[in-house]
Amino acid sequence: MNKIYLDNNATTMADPKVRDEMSAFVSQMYGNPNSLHTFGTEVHPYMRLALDRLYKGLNASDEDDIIINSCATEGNNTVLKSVWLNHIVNGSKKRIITSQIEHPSVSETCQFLETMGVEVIYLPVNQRGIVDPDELRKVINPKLDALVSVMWANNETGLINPIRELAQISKEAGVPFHSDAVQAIGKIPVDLQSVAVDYLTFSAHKFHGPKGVGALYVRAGQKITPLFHGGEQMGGLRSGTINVAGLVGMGLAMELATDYLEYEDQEVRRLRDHLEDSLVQIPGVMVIGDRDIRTPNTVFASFKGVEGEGLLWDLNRSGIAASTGSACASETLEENPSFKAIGISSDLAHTGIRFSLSRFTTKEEIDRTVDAVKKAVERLRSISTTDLS
Ligand code: C6P
Repeated sequence: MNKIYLDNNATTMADPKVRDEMSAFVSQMYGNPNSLHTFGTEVHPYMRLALDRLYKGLNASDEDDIIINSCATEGNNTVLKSVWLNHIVNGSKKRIITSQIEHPSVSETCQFLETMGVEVIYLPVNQRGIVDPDELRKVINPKLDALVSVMWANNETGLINPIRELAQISKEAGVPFHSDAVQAIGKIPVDLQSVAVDYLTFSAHKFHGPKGVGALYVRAGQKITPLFHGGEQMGGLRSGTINVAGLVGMGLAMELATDYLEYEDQEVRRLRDHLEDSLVQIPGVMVIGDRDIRTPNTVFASFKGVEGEGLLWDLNRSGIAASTGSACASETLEENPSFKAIGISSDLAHTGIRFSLSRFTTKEEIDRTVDAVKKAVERLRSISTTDLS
């Protein structure tokens, strides 16, 4: 039985072309790019090509910086802690504005900064589950605010925030704007010439690149203080030997992700809608968030009277991988803060499954998944006492 992978918001399979492109940098061209001999210098053109592909994929200006790092968690920590050091510890600002639905790499960093005396404002979401620009307008204050940080798209629901508008409000107020774009890149267009984002963070493994490499985009004129010191790599902004194979892989993955955006918007969306339409035929099934404001690959469905985890294990036995939410919170029993913000009760959240597709997902896989879900739900309901009426 072929396994079916529908957990692409947790991580993706590296595209075989990416894997092939990387292999030479693991076994033949393995020099340290900072070395002066040929082993070191021969990798420079490939690193340049990879960086060019990142700039092109994001439509970033040559004046801007793209700092290669290990992942989005590192990037998010770097932005928040750097802004704190520059504008709060060594400046006159006092607050950071974020939202109630951020990934823990932002929300837990904000909680840490609160313990250091920073005031953090957590913007609520509206009835559609996204941040309402009016909520930002109401609170933003250039005298107090060091940063606004709002994720581009949510990892659990796929809901897309109005980033263009939020960034514009911040720009007009003179407050730097950061967006965690982990779940946006490769799914929807991310164009940094048309959206006034100052800092952008992402991980290659979410768009069919390798794990262990990511990047932090910094718009020209914005400052960054490094988290890591100890070397001249990345202009001293991120010390540590550069993951050359990872960078080369991320560059190609970005190029492919951009090339496939239309496919994602049409074909992946078509399969996701087919899955969703089939799931809602099952009595007691509800989908979180309107389709038109969700990433085309994601559906979070709740199954009344069924424990999400039970369903997950039944599906796993059928060779199907999905998730109950964010992979990094899969072991916590605490109430999910983003679901709470959207107004999803813990009962509903505990009966939910996130299915996240990719450009490698096929119609046959979706049909098999629908059959397996129907069987599993029937089985789990037959052993539960919940009234479905
Ligand atoms: N979300 C999920 O199952 P790293 O682990 O650093 O590559 O990415 C962290 C991260 C940051 N922001 C967002 C919006 C994310 O979705 C993630 C990773 C995975 O939803 C694993 S927790």
